[in-house]
Amino acid sequence: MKGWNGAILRVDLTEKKYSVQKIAPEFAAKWVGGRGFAARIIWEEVPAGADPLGPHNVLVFATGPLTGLTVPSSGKMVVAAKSPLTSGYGDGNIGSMASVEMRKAGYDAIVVKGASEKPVVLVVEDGKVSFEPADDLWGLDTFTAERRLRERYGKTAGILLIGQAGENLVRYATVISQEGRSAGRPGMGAVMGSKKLKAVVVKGTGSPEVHDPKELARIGAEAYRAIKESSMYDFWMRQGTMLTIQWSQENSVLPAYNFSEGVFDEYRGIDGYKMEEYKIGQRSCPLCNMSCGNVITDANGLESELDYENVAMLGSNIGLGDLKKVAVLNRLADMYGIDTISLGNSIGFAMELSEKGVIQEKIEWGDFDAAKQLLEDIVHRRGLGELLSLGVRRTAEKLGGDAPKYAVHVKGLEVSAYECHAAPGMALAYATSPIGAHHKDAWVIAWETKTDRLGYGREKAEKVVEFQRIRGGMFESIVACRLPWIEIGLNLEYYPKLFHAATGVTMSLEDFNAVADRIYAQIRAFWIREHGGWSREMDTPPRKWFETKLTKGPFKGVSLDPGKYQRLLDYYYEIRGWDSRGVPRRTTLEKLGLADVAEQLSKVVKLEP
Ligand code: PTT
Ligand code: SF4
Repeated sequence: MKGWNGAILRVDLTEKKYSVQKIAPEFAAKWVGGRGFAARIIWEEVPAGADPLGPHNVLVFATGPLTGLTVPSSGKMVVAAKSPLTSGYGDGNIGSMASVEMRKAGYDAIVVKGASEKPVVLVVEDGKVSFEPADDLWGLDTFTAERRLRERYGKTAGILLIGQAGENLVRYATVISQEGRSAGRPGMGAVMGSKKLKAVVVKGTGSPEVHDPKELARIGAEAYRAIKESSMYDFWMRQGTMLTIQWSQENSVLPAYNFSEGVFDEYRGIDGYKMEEYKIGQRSCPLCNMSCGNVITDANGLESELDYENVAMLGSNIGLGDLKKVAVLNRLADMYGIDTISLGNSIGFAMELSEKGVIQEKIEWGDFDAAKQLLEDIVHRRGLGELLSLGVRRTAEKLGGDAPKYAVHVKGLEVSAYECHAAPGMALAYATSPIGAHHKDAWVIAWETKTDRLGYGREKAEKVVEFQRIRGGMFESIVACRLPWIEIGLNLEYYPKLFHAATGVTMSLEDFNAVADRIYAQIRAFWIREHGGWSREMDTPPRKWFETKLTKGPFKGVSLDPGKYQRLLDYYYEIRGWDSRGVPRRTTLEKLGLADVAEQLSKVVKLEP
């Protein structure tokens, strides 16, 4: 097999044992890598109904056949498990030297089962695997712990680790790398914490064998060049994802005041131009020539690496219009290893509950000190923070009364930074994302702003599926960053070409669509199994977008229409070959080569033909 290493490292933390499993070429061809591998492994190996924070959950770190090769932005990997936030499939995508080193060490994925009794670091150095005590690291933030690990294992070691949020099992704790890369919004850091796995260190000396090295180098160089020559390149290098703040404001999708409004009066205080005033550096994932990690000094004079989502959720969404203060919260989130999106959503939720008198605590919009205190309390799970550490859905359920009206989530995952009162297509994208409300699979909002913005036509469902196939399917399985394509305009056709040069396997974009559909059906089957059935409510956007109206901006007075949304969802199910409950039809599963999944799923729900 070329392109893939053809090997998965299997680790059992209970027994402190490991083994290497060969990957069958048919498996690689069917699932490609990354999310494809993870979805299948989690379906097969996590026992139905397993506690996500128990030893039977399986944590998968999976690269793809393009990861670590000298091709644009290929320093990425998928981190996946059953989510403690949603109880469904969860994953995230991280840029880290660990992705590159894993491939150099000879593996395509590392699969971790069991749980250690004591804190441990998993150290992988080519074929050598060891379990090192981590008592001295437990309790440390990710920045400090990573620096200590670098002293031990060298500057170039690939390191993935958790901070106190993961250790304390905060349900939206993430996995961190390189002091500013974060992955696994649906609580992958908590899964690591439940296994007492403080860190994974990977070092390798080899390199994956590829089908046609010359061709790969040629197309890779051409693609790097095309990125640099793009007309979008210079501005991207100035602002990166931070350019989205102004764009979101102009299009009334910038989340403000817990997703009550799509515009924020003080947006100038947190936008990309403000960031440029404070900028002191730029960081990047490995193998990338369009670095988007913009670093500024925060209000305490410390470095903080900013992205659009972080700033919108910890800024406008909580009514805070001071970038230096937002940067303090952002830095703390990375140090503690907690998702900025769910965090900003939870803080905004608490502020709204306070305003509406649902809770007694006084937490005012834009109150930086109160937000910082709440962040600390969430990470350390005390007071109101204990409740909020469970995520907004569980908090609302526990509080009861009016609280669920203000909880902005889908399937238990907090919505990321696009306000959708006036964006039905993007709302559908959130509602049908395979991990809960995340924009990564289908960022249709840019397209939607240029089309029938408030319409509910079939073309919106088609666009959501088209994007889910490309972003959630191809990019998550070949495992490369999607930003060269979506932000800079790199031609998609580069990817099948690079894939062929790496693996020798010919696959068109159409063929990748089929893989994407298989991955989506597999993930949907997992959700259905774990929830003992399915209902359309699970694929419905937060009620706030239906029940309240925008009070300012160009779409003042607008909200989502429940009846029309249901029609949009019908289109979506129809395109996917799922029935009116959102369950894949037997014929759909069989066509995708998932007859075995159909067999197992039919024990949980009646499958329509
Ligand atoms: C991603 C989500 C995002 S999406 C952002 S900012 W973005 C937030 N970043 C966080 C952070 O930082 N620290 C923190 N403590 N929590 C954070 N939560 C949020 O997590 C990220 C980039 C970005 S920046 C995006 S869009 C793209 N995402 C990609 C993806 O999903 N797949 C892919 N093939 N390529 C992608 N390229 C881009 O990567 P999650 P990263 Mg991230 C600090 O993990 O769980 O998927 O959530 O990985 O290395 O930080 O790069 O405006
Ligand atoms: Fe990483 Fe940004 Fe480069 Fe993508 S564009 S690989 S997220 S630095």
